[in-house]
This record gives sequence, structure tokens and C-alpha cells, in this order.
Amino acid sequence: PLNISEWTVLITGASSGFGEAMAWRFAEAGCRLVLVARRLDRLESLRDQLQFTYHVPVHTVQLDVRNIAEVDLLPQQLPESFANVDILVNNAGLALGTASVQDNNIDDAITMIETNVTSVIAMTRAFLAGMLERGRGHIVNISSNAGREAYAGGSVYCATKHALTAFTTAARHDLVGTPIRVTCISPGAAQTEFSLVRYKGDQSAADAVYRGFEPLSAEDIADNVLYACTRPEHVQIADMLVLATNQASAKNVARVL
Ligand code: NDP
Ligand code: 8X3
Repeated sequence: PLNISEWTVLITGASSGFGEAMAWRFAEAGCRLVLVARRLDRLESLRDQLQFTYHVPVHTVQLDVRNIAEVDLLPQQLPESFANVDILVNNAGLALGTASVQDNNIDDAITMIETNVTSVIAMTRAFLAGMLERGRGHIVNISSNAGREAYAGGSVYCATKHALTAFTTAARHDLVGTPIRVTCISPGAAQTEFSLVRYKGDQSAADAVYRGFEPLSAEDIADNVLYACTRPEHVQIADMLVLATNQASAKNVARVL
């Protein structure tokens, strides 16, 4: 496998769920970390735990990734020792609500589009310049099974993840003549804060999503990301669709437990 122990990894959405689990796995691998999210208190506490456990350099950035002007400035605002980002994990994202198309809330729709799509376009542009200059880099985008299929009550979320999947594929085409690798990871149902956010704090609605089967964990997806990033340099993991064992599609879940 590729030794990434000297690499700098930037993870968006590192304050919870997949992003937090990835931070642990990349820290275990010895990487230098830049952790991005809006909730700084969470990032700082994670930074302290990672540094205590693995003694790796960690830099936290409080940023709303929808703020494109700040995203554009981010590479030059990072401390020098964190500025050469080698692995960019575009993970920050969310679903809001399960409205049917005739009832879509436009504010929620815009938030999903800006967070799940526009910010990834901006982050990718902002950090690719340095990767291309240095001749090494890896972009990992966290899409979803909702980027491969669409379901009732998910019109906007599914549209954003389809857009992200297409953007990721097109990026791979654009970068085919370079050493930069581009990976799309498409997880199925995973128990994180995702459903709590989607149901706007309704814990029982969130819990019902995972009732009767064993969902994926954040650590499962972190493993997939680490796998992709540690393949030998000539291997590009293009796309991984990862489902829970009792799940065959977004809505075909066997609640057998
Ligand atoms: P969580 O809600 O646990 O984590 C989401 C992360 O995104 C948080 O760290 C949050 O941080 C961050 N985030 C959200 N909006 C912004 C923003 N505007 N600016 C900066 N950071 C932001 O959910 P998951 O870990 O499950 O989700 C991670 C990704 O995985 C998302 O893209 C999601 O769509 C995708 N996914 C999730 C699946 C699941 O079943 N859980 C399945 C498939 C894909 P903060 O609030 O502090 O800003
Ligand atoms: C999250 C998975 O199927 O609930 O991306 O939309 S799903």
C-alpha cells in the first residue's frame, strides 16, 4: 500500500459522523490533518483527543463551506505547515426533510444544493491548483446511494448527490493526464447525525430509519476512504457503493432484527 504518513489531509464535515471517523483513521495512519466544519468546539475537542492519542499535527478551521469567498481564500490562509493539502475529502453534506416535490421548501433546497454541490466545486478548484503544482493529490467525494437512485421524498437530496457523482466522474476525466486520483464513495444507510439533521432534531424519527437492521457505522465508511487513499499510486478507486447487509437500495431495507 501507499504510505500516506507524510501526507496532509483536509476533511470537511469533521465535527461528526463520517468526517470525525475519518479523522481518527487518518491520524492513526500518521497524517497531518486539517479539520473543517461550523462547530468549532467539536473540532477543537476532536483535535485534542487526536493529538493526545496519535501525536499528529491537527489544524481546525471553522468554516461554513457554503461561503465560497472563504473557501477560495482557504488554501492561502492555512498555516504554512498545513497548506500543502494532498488529500481533500469533500464530506460535509446534508439532507433536509422528506418533502414530496409539490411541497419542497426552497430554503432547504438551496441549503442542500450549496452544501452538497456548490461547495464541492469550489473546494476542489481551490485545492487542485496546489496538487497539480506538486504533482500529487487525491480528491475523495462522499456521495451516496442517493447519487445512484432516486426515491420518493428525496427529490432535492437525490438530485444533489446525482450532481456530485457526475461532477466527480467529470473531474476524473479532466484529470486523467495527471497524477491526481479522484474517488467517489457512495454509502448506504449509516447511523450518524445524518437523520437527526434530516428530521430537524426529531430523535424518534431519526431512530426509526435504522430500526430492525444493522446499519453501516461511520467507521465502516472511514475504512473505505482509507482503503482508497492507500492503494498504490497506479490504482485509482473510482467508485464504491457500500450498503448495509440487509439493504439492497435506499428504500429496500429488510428489518429482520
Ligand atoms: P453528520 O450529520 O453526522 O455529519 C455531517 C457533517 O457535515 C458535520 O460535520 C457538519 O458539521 C458538516 N456540515 C454540514 N453542513 C456544513 C456546512 N455548511 N459547512 C461546513 N460543514 C458542514 O452526517 P454524515 O457523517 O452521515 O454525513 C457526511 C456525508 O455523508 C454527507 O455528505 C452525507 O450526505 C453523506 N452520506 C450520509 C449517509 C448516511 O446514511 N449517514 C449515507 C450516504 C451519504 P457542522 O454542522 O459542525 O458544520
Ligand atoms: C443518505 C442515504 O438513502 O437515506 O445519503 O438518502 S439515503
